[in-house]
Amino acid sequence: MINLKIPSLFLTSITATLCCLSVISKPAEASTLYKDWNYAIDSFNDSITGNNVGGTKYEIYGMAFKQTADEIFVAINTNLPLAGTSSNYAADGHVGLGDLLFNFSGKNLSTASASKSLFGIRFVNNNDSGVSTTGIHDKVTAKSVAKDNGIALDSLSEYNAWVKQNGKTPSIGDLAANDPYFNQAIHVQNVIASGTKIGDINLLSNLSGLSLDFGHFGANGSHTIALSFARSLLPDGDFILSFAPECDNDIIALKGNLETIPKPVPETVPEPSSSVGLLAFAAFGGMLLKRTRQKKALNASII
Ligand SMILES: [Ca+2]
Ligand SMILES: [Ca+2]
Ligand SMILES: [Ca+2]
Repeated sequence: MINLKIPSLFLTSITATLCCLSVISKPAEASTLYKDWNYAIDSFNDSITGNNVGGTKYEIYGMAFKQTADEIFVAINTNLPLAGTSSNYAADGHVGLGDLLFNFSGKNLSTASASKSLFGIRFVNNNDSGVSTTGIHDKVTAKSVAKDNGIALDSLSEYNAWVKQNGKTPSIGDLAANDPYFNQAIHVQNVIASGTKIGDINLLSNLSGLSLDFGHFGANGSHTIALSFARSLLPDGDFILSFAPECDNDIIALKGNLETIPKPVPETVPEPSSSVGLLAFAAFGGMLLKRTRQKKALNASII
């Protein structure tokens, strides 16, 4: 009996050690912070076109998010340019970039869409978005335009299976390919269906000075698209941001958080009016002192 207990204690100790090691080495589930940007890195080989899987013109490598006291920045690293691409599979001969969909509701995408709880950003004017102009929109419902833009498969689960069948690894950025955030039985909603515009966005042509570095994660898609908008247009809280081209031939999502960052308080300096007053007072004091001395000198000379 005693001989049996010792190995059992020994095993318990080893198991505990292994558990601790596995906790320590477990990769972070949320996004990765690097130089003030929150990065979601996607599989580099889960885009599809025709019979090709991985590294295609639709490949998305990563998405990044940053906030300051006044602004929000979003960037996407992908092989697809801002203008989109021509495609014989698309009904209109063109596959554009989808819209950005922000979900602060804590519900899955379909539920949040049904209750008009999404925020959406249309940032290109040549896609099949349901809103007429670019900008950020509130009370958004979302829809998928994947079928019209040429995807031959019938659902997200079929897309995931096709990528795996070709020996590649599907993922949705910070989420697993089969995460219940997206309904696996349909194509991912990738554009705004309806919404109310609440503000404009700026497409950024000069990315230097943003400290944006997708290359740090080996994300080297041929295009980095970045935009900014006013911080005040989105609420505080945890959110999921999702994006895909019109054809849903690759999908990415980023888990993030927004909080109110206090604006820097300027250093207190004396008001100009009080500075002038002090100077005038000092000058007046000086004159009085001078006159008193002159008067004393005069009195002395009379005496
Ligand atoms: Ca990808
Ligand atoms: Ca199209
Ligand atoms: Ca993906």
